[in-house]
Amino acid sequence: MPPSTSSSHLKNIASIGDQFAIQGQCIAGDEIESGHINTTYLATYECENGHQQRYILQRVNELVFKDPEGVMRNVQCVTQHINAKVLRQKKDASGQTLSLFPARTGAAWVEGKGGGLWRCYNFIEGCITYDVVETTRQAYQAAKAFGAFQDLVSDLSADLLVETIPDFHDTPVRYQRLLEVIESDPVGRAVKVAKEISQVKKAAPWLGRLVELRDAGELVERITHNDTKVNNVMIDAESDEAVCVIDLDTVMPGLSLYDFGDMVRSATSPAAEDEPNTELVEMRMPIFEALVEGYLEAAGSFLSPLEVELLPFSGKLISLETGIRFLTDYLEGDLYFKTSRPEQNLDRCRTQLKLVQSIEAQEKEMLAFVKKVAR
Ligand code: ADP
Ligand code: GN1
Ligand code: MG
Repeated sequence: MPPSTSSSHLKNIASIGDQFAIQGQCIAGDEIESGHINTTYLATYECENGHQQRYILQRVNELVFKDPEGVMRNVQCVTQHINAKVLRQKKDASGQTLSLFPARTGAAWVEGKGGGLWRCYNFIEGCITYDVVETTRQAYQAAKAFGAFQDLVSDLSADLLVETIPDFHDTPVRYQRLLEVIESDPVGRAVKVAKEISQVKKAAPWLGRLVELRDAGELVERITHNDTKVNNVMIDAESDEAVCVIDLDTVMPGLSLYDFGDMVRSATSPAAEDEPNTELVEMRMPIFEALVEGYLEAAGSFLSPLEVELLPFSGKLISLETGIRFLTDYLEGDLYFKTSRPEQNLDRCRTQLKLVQSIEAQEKEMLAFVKKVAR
């Protein structure tokens, strides 16, 4: 039976949704499966006059976010900042932006019956999120939207935001954690991944490059999104135009290059992130070029020459880092990323490592393209 027709399921969704300051009666609730972290429902409410309105109800993952209230305060701060700016710039707020609906108590979130912290967002209508990018236009639009997002939050004071996950994009810290887990091997899986471990170890000489440049003061930290996976931007289903950046839980100080790198990681491969056949994974040059053009269009004015030069490298680095994270989670027994089948985290790790190889093989051409357009 589809979830929206089961009455006990609907009651559970309504028991959360009804605590928010929204009107009508909950008539449908379906889980959205695409994110790896939070629990997300699309809830439909109907008013007495028959008008239907859709909302996102989302439970913040407390295993991942140790300070969920801090996450909520960040999200409140970022959405308010963006909405106020969009309103000022456009004079009206007719475009869709992400907003939190307050609870009936006035708080920004509610607590679930069995614990857990839930929030309610407006549902961004008429849009699709792509797990795999199909066209250069989608890539261009997504990159432009993430660049514009960085611009929008560039004047937000870092003091207002908590670091929701410490060392989130500190690749050497991620690598150390992997080495520890290989050593302790809590669920006995290390023996199966000797090849993957050896590929990661070969990257040791360069995996600290961005944090070293940051520590040397050569790369500045800004407020960044930090989770610029392509399915975190809502794209208009008809025009393929990017409408709104979502998933704001990791907005905090970071390097612009983490954001661009994650776009390359998540958008350039034609294969699913968990594709078991790594032969299908490759870095598609036309998609990379569209990402560069879209990102530079929105962010080119504030990027330094060094940041621009490191755009291709950032794709390789974040692909490696994400491979390390999937491998660590696999070795820990799949505790962090949501999985729907055994070995999924291992398959995810393998696609990332294949992407690293594909980027490495094309890095020179990627850099030549960046230099050509950034001139
Ligand atoms: P996670 O942290 O688990 O990735 P997200 O906030 O990215 O959670 O939400 C998961 C998915 O739910 C998104 O990829 C998107 O498809 C959908 N989604 C989230 N928020 C909205 C929204 N406001 N409007 C429409 N769809 C949304
Ligand atoms: C997670 O939440 P989601 O699915 O958009 C993860 C990202 C990873 C990504 C890999 C908070 O993103 O860092 O790059 O999975 N988010 C968090 O697909 O860890
Ligand atoms: Mg997401």
